[in-house]
Amino acid sequence: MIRIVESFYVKSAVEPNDYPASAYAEFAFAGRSNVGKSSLINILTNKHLLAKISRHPGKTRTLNFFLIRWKDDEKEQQGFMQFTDFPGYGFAEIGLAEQEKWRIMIDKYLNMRQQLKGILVLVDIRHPADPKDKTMIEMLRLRNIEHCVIATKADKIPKTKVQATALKLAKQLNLGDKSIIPTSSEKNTGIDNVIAWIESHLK
Ligand SMILES: Nc1nc2c(ncn2[C@@H]2O[C@H](COP(=O)(O)OP(=O)(O)OP(=O)(O)O)[C@@H](O)[C@H]2O)c(=O)[nH]1
Ligand SMILES: [Mg+2]
Repeated sequence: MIRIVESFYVKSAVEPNDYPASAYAEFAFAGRSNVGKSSLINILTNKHLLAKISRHPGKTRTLNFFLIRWKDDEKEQQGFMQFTDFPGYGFAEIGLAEQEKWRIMIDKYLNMRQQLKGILVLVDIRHPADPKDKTMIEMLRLRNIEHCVIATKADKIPKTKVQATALKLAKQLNLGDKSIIPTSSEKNTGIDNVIAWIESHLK
């Protein structure tokens, strides 16, 4: 399996002209505001301040790009990839005009970003499937964009309920035979499964 050895914040951008020019395989993290996107990026990269964990949900309004160096010790391979942290959606205090800006920014990104290999859609394991998440996943399906769903904050429910809750969520989100990966950025669980999904979509 690959492991992440180094990571750097590259830049923030809204318009395609401002995206980093590099052509490395890219993965984006999407989900409602406060679901734990930045925390997951921090855990994946072992850098606790790489993607700032916001105390003010809904503050990030740009796409944030990170450069990641990975290594596969067994295969003696190494390379680069990029992560993109999307601004969260569904934050109650954002007005309609702001929501429309978000929609246009994401639409452009999905249309223009040629090296995009997949989207990781994060949902909170404590809540029933959210209409905004359903819309996001449906849109990715319609556009044939590879995606996986991650249920965050698994430490917030009893361990014995994690698998059943993930299954229930997968059903509510119409994921078919795809499964949800439960994670906890607090307890560092499920992270290897996320890396494995990324690795399987890297090429
Ligand atoms: N208990 C627990 N808390 C978590 C976990 N992941 C994130 N959090 C907390 O949830 C809050 C939001 O986390 P962020 O990573 O900033 O969420 P985000 O999705 O990046 O939010 P936006 O950038 O506003 O869209 C923070 O207080 C985190 O500490 C987790 O796995 N377990
Ligand atoms: Mg964030």
